[in-house]
Amino acid sequence: MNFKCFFIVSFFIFSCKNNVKTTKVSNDHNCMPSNSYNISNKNSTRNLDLITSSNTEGMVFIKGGEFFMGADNDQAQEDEYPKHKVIVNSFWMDQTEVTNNQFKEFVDATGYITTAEKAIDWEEIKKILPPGTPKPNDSLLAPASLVFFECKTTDLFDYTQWWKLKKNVNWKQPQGTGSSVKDKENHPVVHISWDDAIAYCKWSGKRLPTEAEFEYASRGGLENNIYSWGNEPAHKGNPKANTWEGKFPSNNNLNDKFYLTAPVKSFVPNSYGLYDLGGNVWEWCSDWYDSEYYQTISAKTSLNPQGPEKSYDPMEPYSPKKVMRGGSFLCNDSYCSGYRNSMRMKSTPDSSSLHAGFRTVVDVKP
Ligand SMILES: [Ca+2]
Ligand SMILES: [Ca+2]
Repeated sequence: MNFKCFFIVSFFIFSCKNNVKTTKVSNDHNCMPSNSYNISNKNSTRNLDLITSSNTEGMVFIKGGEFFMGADNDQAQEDEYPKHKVIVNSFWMDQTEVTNNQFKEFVDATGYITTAEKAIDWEEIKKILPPGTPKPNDSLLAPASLVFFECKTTDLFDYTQWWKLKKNVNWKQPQGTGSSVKDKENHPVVHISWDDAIAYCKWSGKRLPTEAEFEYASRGGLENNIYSWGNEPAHKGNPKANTWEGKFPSNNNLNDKFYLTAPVKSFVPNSYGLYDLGGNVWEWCSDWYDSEYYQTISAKTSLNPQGPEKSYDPMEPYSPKKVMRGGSFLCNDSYCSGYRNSMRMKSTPDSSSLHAGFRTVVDVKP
């Protein structure tokens, strides 16, 4: 394990082992490791004010309606059950993931510095460590983000084999020093934390989709289908999305032509005209993640669900997480099939990685 990850995880376990909720771990999927120290819900108050930007260029109008949210097939994880009835209002959604070009506009206009570009604040993390813990070497607190490294392994439970925290990795240099986004202006921006996505939303006058809005949009009006394109398996027929083809985490046969991110709009959109909802990069949603949330709202039809008040992930109960949706270029049926309509992923709001991005939505003016 990368030493910095080991450092972080070790201290988390040490500081939290006496406080862990003892619920059975029923939700054993996690291809989105967290590279954060977050232990408290820093913003559990939801802002339900309408976001009605007049700038809907590059967005698609999604007419609201009723749908069944949750598990479609036997690949579904426990947190996708029970399937339940949801109504969402109409909204506008970006046709594509936010691109490097779009994110650069925001950074140029505001001078915003992303989470991955900032050193870890020792004064903050020491609050969650045992009293007297010595300050580690500054090199362990340096700016960094999670990068994927292909490896041959049969142990798919230990993601530290293919995820490494690497210094000087951020949206401008996704693979670290010497890399850049030159000629990738139209690729989705990556190494974006939820906090970064929220900052972009505030600047653009838009917001992140709720988890329900994302799934409703992904289904594109098809009832109980597995994927945003229908029911044909991801790796049969023509490539339908940018995924990992072969046996993850090695031997990508590149049938879809892309090893990492693809330019947005490289694949056929779904029936709502939305691109890359399945695959390419995972996309942040506004909701906190709770593995048991669906159980709490399934008794009756849920109108515009905003997610739980608090996060709870039985895999890492000390670590509040936000929902991510849609899967990435690393997803494969042999691992997490993240490109399924109902698949749920989660990570802490200050985590960033090579396959994490976002898209925005706005409400329809009343
Ligand atoms: Ca691919
Ligand atoms: Ca996507």
